[in-house]
Parts: sequence; C-alpha cells; structure tokens
Amino acid sequence: MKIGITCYPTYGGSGVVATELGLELAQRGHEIHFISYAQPIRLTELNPNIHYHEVDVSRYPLFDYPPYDLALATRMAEVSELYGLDLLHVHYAIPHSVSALLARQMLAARPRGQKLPFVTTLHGTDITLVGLDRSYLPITRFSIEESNGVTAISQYLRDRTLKEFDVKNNIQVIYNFVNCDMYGGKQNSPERLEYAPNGERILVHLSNFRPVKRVTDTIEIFDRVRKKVPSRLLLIGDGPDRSRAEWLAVQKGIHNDVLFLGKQDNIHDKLALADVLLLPSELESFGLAALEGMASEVVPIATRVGGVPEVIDHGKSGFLAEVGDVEAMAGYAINLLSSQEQLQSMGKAARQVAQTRFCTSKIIPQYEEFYRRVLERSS
Ligand code: GMT
Repeated sequence: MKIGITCYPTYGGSGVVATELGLELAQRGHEIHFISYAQPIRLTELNPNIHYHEVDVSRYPLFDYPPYDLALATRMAEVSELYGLDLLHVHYAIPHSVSALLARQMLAARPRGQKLPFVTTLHGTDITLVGLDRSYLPITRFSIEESNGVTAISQYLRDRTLKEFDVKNNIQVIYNFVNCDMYGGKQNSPERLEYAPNGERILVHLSNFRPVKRVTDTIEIFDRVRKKVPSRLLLIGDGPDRSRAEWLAVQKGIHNDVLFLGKQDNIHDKLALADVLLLPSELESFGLAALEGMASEVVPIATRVGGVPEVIDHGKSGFLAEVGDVEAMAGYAINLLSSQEQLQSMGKAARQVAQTRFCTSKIIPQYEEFYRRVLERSS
C-alpha cells in the first residue's frame, strides 16, 4: 500500500508511534510518505520506501496565526495525487483529521475524482484535553465522524471518546507497540558506570515535561528513595516543567544525583541502563514510556490513570499508585531496589508482557488489516 502519515514531528508519544509505525510498514514493503512541518524526530533511518514531504507554511503580515492546517491539507492532496496514495493515516485528531478531510474533498472534486480515504488515530489529549475545549470540540467530533476509520490506542481512550464525543463511528482499539529487538534486555554496559560510578541504582523518567507528566513528583519520589538506597535519577526529555524540576532538585540538595539528559535520540540505549522507570502522570491514555521501559526490563512505577492499567499489571509487571501519592511510589521503588532477585524477576516479567502483548510483530499486522478493511469499504 502507499500510505501518507501525518503526525506532530516533535518530542511526544503520538509522533513516536506514527514514525515507528511508518518505519515498520516500510520494512514490510509498503511505500510510506510522511507529511509534516518538520522531519519526525525518530525518522533517522534511511529506507527507499520512506519519503518525507515538508509542509511549508507561508507567513504573511496579515496572518497573526499562519494557517498550518490549510497548508497541510494542500500538501496532503498534492502528495496523494503525485504519488497515487491509497490512504492517509493521521495521528492526533487536531488539526490533522480536519486537514485530511479537506484533502479528501479536494481530490474528490477533481475531474479524475481520486479517492483518498483517511484513518484517524486518537492518542490522548486530542480527546481528553484539547478536544474537549469548546472551541475545538465540534470540529474534532466532525472530523472523527467523517474519518473512514478511527483507532484509539487504549480501551480507556475508546470508551472516553464514545462517551464524551458521542460519535457514531466504530472505534477500534489498536494498542501502541514496541520493537522488542531494538529495546532489549539488560546488558552490563560500561556506560552504566558513567551514570552510576559507585554501583548506584538507576531510576529514569522519560517525557515531554508538560504539567500532565507531574515531573516534580519524580523528584519527590527520588528524594525519598535516595535516602534509603544509593541511587541516581536520569531525566530524559525537555519541556515547560523542566526548570521547576531542576529547582526542586537544587532546593532538596540532591541535584548532583539528578541528571537532566535533555532530548535524546537513542532512547533504547539509555533505558537499558536503568532499573526502574517513574511515570507519575496526572493522565496517560496509554503510557508509551512505560512500555518502552518494560521492553528494556526496566520496572515501571506509574499512576493508576487512563489506559495505564491496560499496560501494567500491578504487582506483576510493575506498580501502580494514585496520582500524587509519592510516598507509595517511593515505597514500591525502595522495596524493589533493595532486592536484586525481585528486581530481576519483575524486569523479566515486564519484558515478557511487552513481548507477548505489545510487540511490533503483533500490532503492525492489525494496522495492515485495518487499512485493508478501510480500502475495501471505500472502493
Ligand atoms: O498528551 C500527550 O502527552 C501527548 C500525546 C502525544 O501526542 O505524544 O501523548 C499521548 O499519546 C501517547 C502515544 O500514543 C500515549 O502514550 C500517551 O499516554 C498520551 N498522553 C496522554 O494521554 C496524556
């Protein structure tokens, strides 16, 4: 199939999922065309089946808000016509789904009347936050209803979309996935010594440092853990709450053991160094970071929110606590990090879950099958 993929190219789970999906599909012989305003951060691999089309948003003094969604729709239609795309797959409803709808209409109105069905994948805040804003809700609902196929990355997100948007579509749950060959089990990498020179335990947090991630809770948890277990905290990513977290670490006098690594390309290498992953978010529709940790035998300690319980089985493949309960999360980490045996067996159980339920080999065929059904219905 020839598939156009649109996503936010910056640091964020939906862009990561979209890019990894494109890479996996390209490896399976599909022709993939990424259409976005910048090259997706994880699109580093060269592959003859992968094309990238940049959307140029022209600026004009009259435009206080340059109309990206219109430029995107135009590029989607143009690329689809030039390369004969079979369908578009947009990740994150706002505004991508609306642009895809416009592109479909533009092509249908041409003399040759090219069909361009589109699939929308809902990722989380497009529904739970942004989509519920009154200024976006009606158009988001409309573009979801107009989609030729809709998927959600967890049962939680599907149910919430049906309830709060009252859409009539069938929404299929296709879980996020991880490449279990790339994210591997533990090795005693010499790099670990660079971060933990005295054999300390390593905790890790990976996010876009937005308020919903509660990054300062990771500092609070780590502060408690560090008092009981010699350890260090690696923070991967960047975003609005980074300086608050840095300040808190300084105020607590633990900043020498809290390492802010910023945005990283090879997440799998860094995750493989850690023992425990902290994900104390206010809300996660899935929690991709937890899954990437699990595939790397890193035990996740997360909040019992949204779709996270669909990924982490409390007490078996990780631990869950209530939002803000830093005492409980620290307690789980201290117990786990104090027992090498439990740490190892739980790390292996976590990887086992990633392998059996969320591996690319399981999930990518579900997308292929979904596309086939959309194409059949639209032909
Ligand atoms: O809202 C965000 O955190 C951004 C969003 C994204 O586009 O990166 O994340 C959502 O999609 C991820 C990938 O499917 C999920 O793993 C995250 O749980 C989800 N975030 C939220 O629901 C808050």
